[in-house]
Amino acid sequence: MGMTLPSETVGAGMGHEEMGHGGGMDMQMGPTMGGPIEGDLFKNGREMVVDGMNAKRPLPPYPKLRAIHSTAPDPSKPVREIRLTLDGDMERYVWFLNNKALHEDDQIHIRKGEVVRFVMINRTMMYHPMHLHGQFFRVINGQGDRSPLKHTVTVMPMATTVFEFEASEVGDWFFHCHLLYHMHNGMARVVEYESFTPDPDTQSVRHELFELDPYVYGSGDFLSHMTEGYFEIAGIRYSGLVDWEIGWGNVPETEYEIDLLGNYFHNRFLSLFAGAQLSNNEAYPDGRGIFGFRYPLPLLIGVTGWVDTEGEFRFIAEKAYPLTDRLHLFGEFQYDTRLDYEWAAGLEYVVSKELSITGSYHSEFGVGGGLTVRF
Ligand SMILES: [Cu+2]
Repeated sequence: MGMTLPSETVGAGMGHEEMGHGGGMDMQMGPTMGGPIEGDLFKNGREMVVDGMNAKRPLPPYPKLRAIHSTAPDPSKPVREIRLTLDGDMERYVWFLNNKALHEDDQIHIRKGEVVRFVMINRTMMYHPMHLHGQFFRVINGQGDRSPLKHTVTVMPMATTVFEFEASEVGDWFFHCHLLYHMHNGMARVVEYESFTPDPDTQSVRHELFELDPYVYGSGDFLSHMTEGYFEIAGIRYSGLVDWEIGWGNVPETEYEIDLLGNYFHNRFLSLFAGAQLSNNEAYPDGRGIFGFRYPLPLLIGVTGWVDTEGEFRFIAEKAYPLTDRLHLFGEFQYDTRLDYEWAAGLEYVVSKELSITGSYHSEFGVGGGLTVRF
């Protein structure tokens, strides 16, 4: 059976004697459970160890928990299965269920009298303690009829956890990651019984769930031979960005490129952008409109590609590699159909959250050093 269970996940860290049945919830879930979950990145507990994901942090003892009485739901009740992927973007600090933040999609509808089953697929490297208000659920942990009742269950990195409950508590109930930073930035929903109408006071503040302040951030290198950086104002799906590269080392006249871009974040990996590039480069004397994408390759190699209004294109690959906690090596390679190749590499020593000392070599502007400022 392709379904991954909490018992398998935890079993990987605890030895086989703790794992219970290899197939997990074989006798519990009945025919409605279906086949493997599409897109589940986590196949079995063993892989988590192989991938170095078996964190030293102790895992919760879920397989050992056993209810005193049977918690099995009435088998005659209809089952509603709700599949939720848990995702996030650490850079912009937005957290998703099914690739949407609370502010984009706030409701999960259920009906009184059915068995509601949540299948939570964690695609992040983080632990998400998912908490449901209003009712206890039973965590499917390999204990069969004695699956334990809880109101919060931690979904481990790259693992899938299933819980279910008989829907009996009519109301609007908040369901959220209990890491409150994740909750506040999108990893939450309102579980809403279809027959329930909130009172007017609740209705009147309900829209506030949809608000999330834009996030402003940026970074700039101010070096003896050049400066480059960006400034960005980002919401959940869109951002506005200004970035620059201005160099004066090794060139007769200061050269600049300034991009004004609007970004659309499709998911945590892919973003698309459109905007304009202003420069005093003789290859593009009038500037150009640009349309492109960003996507990280494995090993966190950041790739940017664009086409412009002149029919030319540019490709950029960049990578930062931490040699120690504070000393980072970085490199960038760029190919532009009119400007040809350009590359840069350097070292950055992180002094504080906001400040680094940076030295770099740039193929146009030569060698220099200075400060990197972040906010
Ligand atoms: Cu979380």
